[in-house]
Formats: sequence, C-alpha cells, structure tokens
Amino acid sequence: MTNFAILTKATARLTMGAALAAGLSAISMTAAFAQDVTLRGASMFDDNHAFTKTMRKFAELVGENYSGSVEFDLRLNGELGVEKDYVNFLQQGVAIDYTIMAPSNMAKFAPAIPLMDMPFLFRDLDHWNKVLASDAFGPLEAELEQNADIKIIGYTGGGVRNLVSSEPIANLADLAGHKMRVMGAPIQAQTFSALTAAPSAIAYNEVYNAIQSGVISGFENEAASIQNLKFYEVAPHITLTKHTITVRPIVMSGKTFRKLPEDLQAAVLKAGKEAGAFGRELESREDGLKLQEMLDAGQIQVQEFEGREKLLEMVVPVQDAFAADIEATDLLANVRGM
Ligand code: MAV
Repeated sequence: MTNFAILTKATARLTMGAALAAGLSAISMTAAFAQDVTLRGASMFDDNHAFTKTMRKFAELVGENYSGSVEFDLRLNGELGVEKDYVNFLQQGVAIDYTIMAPSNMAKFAPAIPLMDMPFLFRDLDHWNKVLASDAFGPLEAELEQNADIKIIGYTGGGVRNLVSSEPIANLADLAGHKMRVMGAPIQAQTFSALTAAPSAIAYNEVYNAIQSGVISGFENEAASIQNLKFYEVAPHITLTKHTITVRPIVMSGKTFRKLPEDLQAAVLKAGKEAGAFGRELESREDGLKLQEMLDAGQIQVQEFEGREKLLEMVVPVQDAFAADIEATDLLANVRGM
C-alpha cells in the first residue's frame, strides 16, 4: 500500500502517524516529585469520535480529582499512528502515556486478551454491560500488565461491529471466499475463516486503500469509526452481522503510571473508570444514530444477514478451542453464563 496519494485525508493522517511518532522524544512527564506532569494521549480519530470524547472526559475528570498540576496533550487524527503502533509505545514507555485500544491489537504481548473482543462473545448490550460490571476479565488484565506493562484503567466501547464491503453481502453464500481485513489477533482470522470468508490481517491505516485497489473487498467495523474515517467512500455496503459489541480498554503505560505521585495515580484510576462509563453510554447510544445518519446522507446501504443464528453455531468450536489454548475455559464459561 504505497500509493498514499489516493487515501482520504483522514486515513493519510493515520499513515503518517507512525513515522512522526518514531521521531518524537519520550514522554515529557517530569519526575515523580516535580510539580508539573504532562500526559500525552493518542487518538486515531478527530474530536467527533467517541474515543476522543472519552479521552477528553478522562482529562477533565483527572483535573477534578487531583489538586496538583497536570496537563494533557492529546494528539488526534492518527498523528502518532494507529493502535498497533500505540501498543508498542505503551509497552516501551515512549511517545504516549495513555490511549484507548482494541484488545485484539494487544495480542502480540498478551495472547489471552483478545478474548475480550472476540466476535459473538456477547449476546446483547445487557450481557455486555453485565460482564463489564463484573471482574470477569481480571485475569486477562493481569496478563497484560505482567507481559506488556500496560495498565487497564477503564473500559469504553459499545459500538456494534458489522461487515463493511464494496459489494453487498446477504448470506453465507456471499460470505464464502469474501476477502476481508481483520484485526491482528489470530482469533479474529480464525473466526472469519470458520465462517468461510478469506480474512487477512491488515493494518488499519491500509484498509481504505486496500479496498479501493481491490486487494480486499471489505472489512468489519463499528459505525463511529466508519463515519469518522469515511470508509463508506470505498465500502458502502453494511451487513448487520452484529458480531461484536466492542470492549475498548482505556490503557496507560505502566512505566508512566509508576512515576506519578500517589494522589495522581488515585485520580487516574478513578477518572479512568468514570470516563469508561461515560464512553460506553455515549458510543452505545450513538451507534444506531450514526448508522442512520450515514443512511440518510446516502453514504451507505444497510441489510440484514440472512441466517445470522447459523454464524453463532459455526464459531462456538473456534471460541472453545481458543479459550482452551489460553487456559481460559472457565473464564469463557463464566462470561457465557452471565
Ligand atoms: C475501530 O476503529 C476501533 O474499534 C479500533 O479500536 C480498532 O482498532 C479498529 O476499529 C480496527 O478495526 O482495527
């Protein structure tokens, strides 16, 4: 994907981000006992996206809960790259201090964490809410902290992921052999392979161009991001597989967190939790509205997937095998049973 000239402005910004970030100095936070702390965040989106709004809320809440001086330097529009870059930065403790991230983009360091966002995990929003209000994901958080030194300080998400494609997809026959992009975690490709599609892991900032040039015919995503990055320009067909309700951890580098004064650590943890609740309410409420906005604007065409229940049956063995592989069979049973 080298012909950046034909990317939209939004996705071109994402592409530039990684290069810029590599040239940036490490976090500009001062040492633990100094007065001024600056925390740098990153968003792949502009100010209208729920992730950006959630990170703005986080900053506001930290400010309210902390009497010292703390600044937030939130870089938007993929200026610092995409999530697969952010995970490296957080793990190394360079370039950024906090962000919002898909679990499937952290698989490289923590193989179990993609269980949180594997397709068809949640029955509906009630189930998703129940699981997120519990401590079911505790062992996955611990693995991430231990392997990657990345701390989950809250959970946002609530978007519903559907198929997004250049040609309509109505049923399993259409899905067979469908060349689609998936996120980097193996469970994502395994799931869509089990559904007979032909998935490949492609970086998020290459998706628009890969569809436009015909390398793939589509991908899967939620309304907020389809709208924000204008993916409908190359993939206007949305099929309501509703296969994932997103879980998006708000994460901070452990290296940053440990350097903060204790009262600021407490404010960060409180704000992370509250900003997560704010973000979950926002994105889950806006999800259907954003689909409707794109529909009304003539940007997308939407259709149901015929025989969606069959998809559920087809993925259960893949989910079971993945859980067994990461020794999370009980955890999965617990989540399913909620
Ligand atoms: C959406 O933009 C978000 O869910 C984001 O967290 C993911 O990384 C991205 O999709 C993706 O599919 O990679």
